[in-house]
Amino acid sequence: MNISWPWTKRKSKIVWIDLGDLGDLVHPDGPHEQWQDHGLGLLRTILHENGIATDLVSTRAVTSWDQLSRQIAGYDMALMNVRSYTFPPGRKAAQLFKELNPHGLVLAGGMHATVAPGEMLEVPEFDHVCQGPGEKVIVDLVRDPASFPRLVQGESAPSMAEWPMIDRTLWPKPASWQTRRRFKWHWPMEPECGWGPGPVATIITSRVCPWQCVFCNENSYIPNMGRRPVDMVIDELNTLDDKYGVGSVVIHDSMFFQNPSWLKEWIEKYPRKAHKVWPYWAAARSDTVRQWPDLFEALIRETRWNLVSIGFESGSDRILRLLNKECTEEDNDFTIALLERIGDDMAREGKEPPAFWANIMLGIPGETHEDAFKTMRMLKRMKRVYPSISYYAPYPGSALGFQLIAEGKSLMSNDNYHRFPGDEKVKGVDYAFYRDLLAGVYDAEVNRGLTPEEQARGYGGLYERALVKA
Ligand code: B12
Ligand code: SF4
Repeated sequence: MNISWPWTKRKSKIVWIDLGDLGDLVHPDGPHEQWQDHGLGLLRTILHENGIATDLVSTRAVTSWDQLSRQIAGYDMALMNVRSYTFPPGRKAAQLFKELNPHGLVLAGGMHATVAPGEMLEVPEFDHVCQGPGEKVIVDLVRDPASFPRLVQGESAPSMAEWPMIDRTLWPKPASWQTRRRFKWHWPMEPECGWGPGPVATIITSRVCPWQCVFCNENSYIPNMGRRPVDMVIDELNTLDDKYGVGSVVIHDSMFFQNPSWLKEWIEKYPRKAHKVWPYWAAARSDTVRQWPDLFEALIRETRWNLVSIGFESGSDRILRLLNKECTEEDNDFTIALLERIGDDMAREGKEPPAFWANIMLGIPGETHEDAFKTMRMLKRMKRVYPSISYYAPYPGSALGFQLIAEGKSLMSNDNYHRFPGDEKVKGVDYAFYRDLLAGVYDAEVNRGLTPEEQARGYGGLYERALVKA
């Protein structure tokens, strides 16, 4: 009898290989590297609903390639979702699969296949590479791969209303009881990460952000599609609550705070129709907060949006312009002051005050020391904040990423698409300066103009710890 992780009998000749660093689910450093892949969940759900069963293995649930070999031998087909940061393990897994199953086929899609199909096609072990969304092609592709060219053009559903509810039992399990206990992981819900009580439900309500920040610009490669209707989002949360219990929610949208009409409907329905007004984490931009402050405040107060992720990125207008962020120092200051005011009011009312999840980038090419001091100063002006700091990374797919790669300045080789926020990623950037900055060596400069209370913030290694693996 053939038994493999996750300790179930093999049911299919097709295996989905979940990707990530070896051991991430065995002895994780933190909660975020254990988060589940919605692309995998969605596509496996669609396959299963169409009568195509798939087994599951994960590079994150083993600690050596040998272990993975034992699990993938004997299959006819392997499927995988390859993002740039999982390209190295994806390529290695494909090579192993073909060594063990020379007549087997490897079908790969995902963000890296979308933005860097050339790199994928250079790997002969990828038999088919799907560029773009897979929901409309996956069934036909798996049923009859020979009828497709090697580079397949994916097709998206016109609206997320067409996406089925993900069957979360198709996601990988924690690989050990220690992990399950340490992270209070109520699988198939997600592990606790300190943002809210478990069990944690991660959901996606919108697929693309319309802005064009040069380090990201998702809308240049993710097709526009309708947002998931408010009623469907609430139904999904209630269904999850009935089945597994929900403690808090993480809305994984790149940009939650868009489409005011959708947000108004959310304010109207979520508090009434959800089993409970679960607190949630979701993302906004400081310019839109400034544009719609009342809507922002209503969401926080009435829907328990208590962790507000903002891509502040920089505290310097010069850098914000260079990034085409379309947000200004003034927008950032406005948003910081507004959340502090709302938070203070709520604290006085005996309610839990909202906090920022502040995304900050350092080491942006062209950044001066004074720009970086302004960024740290901005961070210190935030009263309630979880800093999320990374060194700028030139990912393929983004305008600035492509430019730096073309100029030979990226240190992110395709053997190592660094995903550690503290890794060195661009030639010519003085990383020693940034390490010193985070260690407090330049505090005299950073603290200039700040109140004594603001100056006291950020000690005890807070900023260095913020460079965590996502
Ligand atoms: C949620 C999210 C996260 C979460 C969870 C990640 C996870 N475990 O899945 C968290 C917060 C942890 C995260 C972290 C990071 N993320 Co992230 N994240 C996202 C986000 C917002 C949504 C991903 C998602 O679920 N999408 C919805 C699903 C359905 O789409 P999908 O997975 O792409 O799958 C579709 C297609 O690709 C295709 N497809 C996928 N697989 C297959 C397979 C086959 C066979 C076929 C035919 C098709 C196919 O069909 C699917 C349905 O349409 C995306 C942006 C976005 N809007 O997609 C960024 C994004 C994927 N992240 C990105 C990055 C850079 C990161 C970080 C490295 C950031 C950092 N510097 O720290 C970290 C590292 C993560 C890690 N664990 O190593 C980049 C990736 C860029 C790239 N070139 O690959 C994106 C695109 C954002 C961006 N524009 O920069 N992220
Ligand atoms: S960085 Fe944020 S605001 Fe800018 S394009 Fe990406 S998701 Fe949108």
